[in-house]
Amino acid sequence: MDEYPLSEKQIESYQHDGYIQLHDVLTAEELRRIRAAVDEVTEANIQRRQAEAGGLRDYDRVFLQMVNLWRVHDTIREYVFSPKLAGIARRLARTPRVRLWHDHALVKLPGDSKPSPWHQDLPYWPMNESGSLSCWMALDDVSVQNGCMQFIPGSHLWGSLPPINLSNPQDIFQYVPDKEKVEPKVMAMSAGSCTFHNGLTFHYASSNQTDRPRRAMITIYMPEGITYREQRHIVTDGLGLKPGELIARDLFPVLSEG
Ligand SMILES: O=C(O)CCC(=O)C(=O)O
Repeated sequence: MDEYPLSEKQIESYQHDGYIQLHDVLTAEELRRIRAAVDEVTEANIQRRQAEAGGLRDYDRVFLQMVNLWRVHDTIREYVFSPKLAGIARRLARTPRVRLWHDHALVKLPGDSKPSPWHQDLPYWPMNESGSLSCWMALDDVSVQNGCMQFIPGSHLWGSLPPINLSNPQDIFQYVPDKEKVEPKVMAMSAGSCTFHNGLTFHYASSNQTDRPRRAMITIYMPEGITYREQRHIVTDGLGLKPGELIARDLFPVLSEG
């Protein structure tokens, strides 16, 4: 299946709510391949952290984060360049072209697992414009027991708020005037299903209370016209981007055009 079917109603719902859940996006074979690749890099990462720092940091209890794996693993590169996923992002964002911002695997390890606190993504990203969106692919069946995502519908329309410290979080709802009315939507789903969310949408994931890792593979897409805002970020530090310059070099390839 090269083009995942997406109705105008679904696109409108994404635009209205700031997120969407899509079922059975990966085939069984695609899921098997990306799981094996993420397991491989996770194992190597844990070994490296043990050797370099003697164990995991507080942040790793929220999730073990491994960024831009497309540059180090062929199977992950194939996954990130998948026209099926990038085509969904392009149609949801109603943009002629999407580029890669970055990928990352987020693994919640079992034992002393912490929730991913309520936050928006855009405040961490060095971008002037909003509209970038993440595909959060479940590599395991996910529920509140092992850390599925939750979203606040419509929160992408509330502007960009100060970034939250993920390992020592502030309460993002302090910025929301009608916070009693806010109702999170819980995204339990089976492996191979995914959510897409706008970089401004409030989201959260519960801790992993099971005895197995919760594995997710995330690809972040930029719509046409995203420009650089000077701010430290692991992906852009040292690239010499000028404020206002389009984020459009080889590190940020076009993944879908139409
Ligand atoms: O997977 C998680 O625990 C959180 C994911 C997240 O914050 C994101 O994809 O932006």
